[in-house]
Formats: sequence, structure tokens, C-alpha cells
Amino acid sequence: TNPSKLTTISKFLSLVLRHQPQSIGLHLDTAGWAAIDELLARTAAAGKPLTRDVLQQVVDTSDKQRFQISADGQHIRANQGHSIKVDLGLAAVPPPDVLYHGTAERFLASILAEGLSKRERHHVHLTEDRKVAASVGRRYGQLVLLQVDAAQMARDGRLFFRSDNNVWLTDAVPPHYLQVL
Ligand code: HQG
Repeated sequence: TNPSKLTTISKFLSLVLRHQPQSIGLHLDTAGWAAIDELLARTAAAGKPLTRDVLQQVVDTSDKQRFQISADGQHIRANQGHSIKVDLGLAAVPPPDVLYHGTAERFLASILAEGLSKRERHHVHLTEDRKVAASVGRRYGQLVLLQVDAAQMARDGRLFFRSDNNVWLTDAVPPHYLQVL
């Protein structure tokens, strides 16, 4: 399957596993898992037939490891990025001293006034990797790279979670922890 087809399928999986499972009548459990058999049946019924092989290829080739297949091979979920209510069961872990967030210039005034908020998702998404932050920010427009004083946030009692694909998650980042790079 060619890369652009895999990207299209990956975007479709992000939609149904993070945001709108009901759009194809898919059921996710409380931890965000969908039964693969059901996913294949629902996608076929929605006119977007998918095979198990292709699904595995999407999981294996995802640049950010967006999805995981359960140990028994029967279920799939998104590692992070949900807007629907799911409990990924992540434990709070101490963050690295510094984390990054990429955003667009047009959001900057609001972010410096209110801090980073989680918007439609469950958490604010941060990364250890400046390049990843930059590519996320460029999706929205003229890039602004923000540095987050995670060490100070942790000392102040704020919790951090790390998704299985190494995205750092926290509830909110007030402006005094932010520095524009
Ligand atoms: C902005 C990618 C105005 C925020 C990444 C961002 C991530 C504010 C947008 C994942 C604001 C929210 C998530 C405020 C935050 N005023 N704008 N107070 N606070 N914003 O998509 O972090 O490729 O919900 O800067 O790797 O961009 O999808 O979050 O621009 O993990 O797998 O509001 O998406 O992963 O946007 O990206 P999002 P995000 P995937």
C-alpha cells in the first residue's frame, strides 16, 4: 500500500479512534480500545474497506506511533489526542526539565495572556523534541516555538503524563512557565 494511501487511512483512524467513533457506529471501551473485527466490519459497511494487513501497516509505519494494537492482537486504540472521553490509564511521571510546544503566531497573544489550555482535547500536548514541536506548530500557520519550564511546574505540584508514543501531557500551562524561543 502506498504511503499517501496509508496517510489517508491514518487520518481516518485518528478520526474514528480519537474523535468520532459514532460516525461509523464503532464502539470504544472506557480505555479507548476498539475491537479490530468490529472496526473492519464498520469500515466495510461505511464503504472504506480495510484489511487487517493494511491496518497493521498503518500502525507500523505511523511516524508518531499514533496507534497501538493490544497484546492479544484483537484491539486497537489511539495513543493520545482524544477529544472524546477515554481513560488511557496513564500514571503521572516526573517530566524532563524542559518541554516544547509549537503553535501559530496568531494564537500567541491569547496564549501569553491565558497560558496553554487543552482546547478540545484532554490535555495540553508537549514534546521533548523541538523538531516535532515545530512541525506541529506549522500545521496552524506561522510557527512560534514555546519553551515550557516543566521542572518548575513539577515543583509546583503540577502533574505530567507520558503517552505510549512519548507525547507529554498536562492539564494547563499558565503563562509564567512559558518562554517564546
Ligand atoms: C492552541 C499532534 C489560543 C495550541 C501533536 C494549539 C500533538 C491556544 C491549538 C497533538 C491556547 C490546539 C496535539 C490559548 C492552546 N489561546 N490558542 N489559550 N492554548 N492553544 O490540535 O498541541 O499528529 O488540540 O497552541 O503531536 O496542536 O495529531 O493541540 O495550536 O500530540 O498525532 O490551540 O497533535 O499529534 O490544537 O496538537 P490541538 P496540538 P498528531
